[in-house]
Amino acid sequence: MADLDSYGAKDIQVLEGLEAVRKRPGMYIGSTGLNGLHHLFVEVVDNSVDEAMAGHCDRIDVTLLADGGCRVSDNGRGIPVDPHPKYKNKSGVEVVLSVLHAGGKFGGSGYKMSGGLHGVGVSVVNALSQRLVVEVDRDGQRHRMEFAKGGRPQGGLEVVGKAPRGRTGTTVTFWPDAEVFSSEGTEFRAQTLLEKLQVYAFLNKGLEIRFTDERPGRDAERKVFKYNGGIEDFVRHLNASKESLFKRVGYYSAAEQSQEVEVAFQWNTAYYEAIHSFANGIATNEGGMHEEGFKKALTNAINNYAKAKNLLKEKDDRLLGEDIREGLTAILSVRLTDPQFEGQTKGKLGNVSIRSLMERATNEKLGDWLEEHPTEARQVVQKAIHAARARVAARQAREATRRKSPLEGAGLPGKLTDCSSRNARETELFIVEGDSAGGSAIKARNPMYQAVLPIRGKILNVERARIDRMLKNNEVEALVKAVGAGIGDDFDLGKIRYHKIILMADADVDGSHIRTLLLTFFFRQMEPLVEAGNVYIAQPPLFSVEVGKEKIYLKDEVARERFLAEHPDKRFEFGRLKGLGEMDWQELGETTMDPTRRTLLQISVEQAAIADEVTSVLMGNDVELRKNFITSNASDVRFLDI
Ligand code: 0RA
Repeated sequence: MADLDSYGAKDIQVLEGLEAVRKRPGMYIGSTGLNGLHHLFVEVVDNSVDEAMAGHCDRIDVTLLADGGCRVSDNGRGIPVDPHPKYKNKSGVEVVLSVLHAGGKFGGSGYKMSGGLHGVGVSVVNALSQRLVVEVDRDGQRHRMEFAKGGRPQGGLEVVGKAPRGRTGTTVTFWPDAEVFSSEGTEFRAQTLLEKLQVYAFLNKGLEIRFTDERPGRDAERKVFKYNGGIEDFVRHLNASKESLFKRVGYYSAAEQSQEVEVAFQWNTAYYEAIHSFANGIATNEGGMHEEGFKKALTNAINNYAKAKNLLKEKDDRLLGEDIREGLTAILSVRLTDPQFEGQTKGKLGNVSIRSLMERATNEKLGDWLEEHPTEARQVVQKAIHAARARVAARQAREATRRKSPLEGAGLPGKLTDCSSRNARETELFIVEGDSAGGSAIKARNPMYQAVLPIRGKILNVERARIDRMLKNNEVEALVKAVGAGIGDDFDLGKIRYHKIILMADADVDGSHIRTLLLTFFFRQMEPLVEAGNVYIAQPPLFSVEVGKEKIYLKDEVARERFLAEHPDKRFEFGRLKGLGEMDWQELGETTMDPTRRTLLQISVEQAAIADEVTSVLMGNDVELRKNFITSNASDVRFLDI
């Protein structure tokens, strides 16, 4: 502990620093909910990853301890243990752990973060922990220092033994403070941590990251991420669940002064682009200068190649960026000394200099790649030409639907049984699978404000289908007309004819399939509708049981358990309701449509979009995870075949 004589102004500043973090944690970690909690983890791992980036560390071990602690251990140089030049009575370890933003002040790693929530420093973690222990192996010795709640040092840095033969490295173990994270608790979500660790491993070629969950009742199996192919492996992983256009994954990199760019890419046969960009290992979800430079040069390089090889004639229009990027999976990873994170969520890279480097690198090196891989290059150009044709066809198809003006009711589909109210705020559209269930729904509805549209068969898989083909599909056409607000870029939320769009399908496999397809359709083609919370899933009951003369419906397993607790004798008398068709129309009305009795599940776009992104980024072809996602979000249908 600092003795009183040397206890001076600097120590007071240190205390005030950590105090400030505790007063306003949100300023430092964004929130005190689960995101903030996981930010603590990111902050600690970032320091170890920095050591790896600087070339001093090739292994990181993460352990969730049985008692709720989180341990991050690396084999880097170890935090300096000598007295710090500026805080003379404190060791480097103590300074790093208790002075805000002290991480890089030793002139260590050249890639220090700045701005936003990134790189606020491990001292913030200390301030928001109930307890923290740091151990440093350095100079042949093992050092240890402990902090109590809020980052208060418990004694100084002590030598506690020898470092295992020649080992260097840092281990930080922290126990998040339950008082700070009181709203959502201090329990880490293993899946969230694994996803982040996997991305770190992809972005740092050769770095081995291990994860063990020692908490009781969890999956104790150790997970190891290590990718010798770096971002090339990342692209392979993302495309693993898709059909790639060719086997090879392209790669190039370039560096100048204190910045470098790295790109891996491959096309698949699907229609969406998936460009994921990172700056200093941090996801830039809002894009920025690196993406701009890449896109511009990509469009340029492909057009030049296509013209030079006469794949595109002089008279032909240039291929647009969107045509070229259709089906493209790419990872852009850049490193620079002073990254500027801008935008709403600090997810946009603002450094102009990186745009120029990325643009030059892409023009030159992607150009070379195309020359060196003529077979692949030709496939890319052909795909882009197809996409361009489809784009023109889609525009014509959209214009055709617009001319028909579905607005006024004149263009309403024949299968729609509309309601009488014209006040969209109070009306509901039930989209019902199958004609027989449709018939029951029509009988059971309140004709004032409930409309019914039966949908037959399987609508097109919109992930694969193009908009022009999609609009020719009868079911899709009926759906678009009934909703009455257009589609794709032309969709106008202000024109919707019903404020609640309710999907009603069976609880079986086919029902779940059609629900998934419909949700994907809304998510891809009427996103504002989902965003505004206008899409719902009806929840027909899963079980029925007779008590005396009365039939009781139980909506799910929980309700059944609850019922059984009160009626243990009924254990073997349950009917499992498989189909909407198994209920007569009165039952359907009472259990599933009547607003005073039914349960609706509102679909949120956050959930769907984040999950969609996360799924495509991280899950690759992990079928189990994918299935879980489908059941919980139902907005990704890639594994379903039509
Ligand atoms: C400051 C300076 C040096 C390394 C570190 C900090 C460092 C911090 C952490 C946190 C977790 N693991 C870490 N590893 C290293 C450079 C030390 C030197 O120059 O020897």
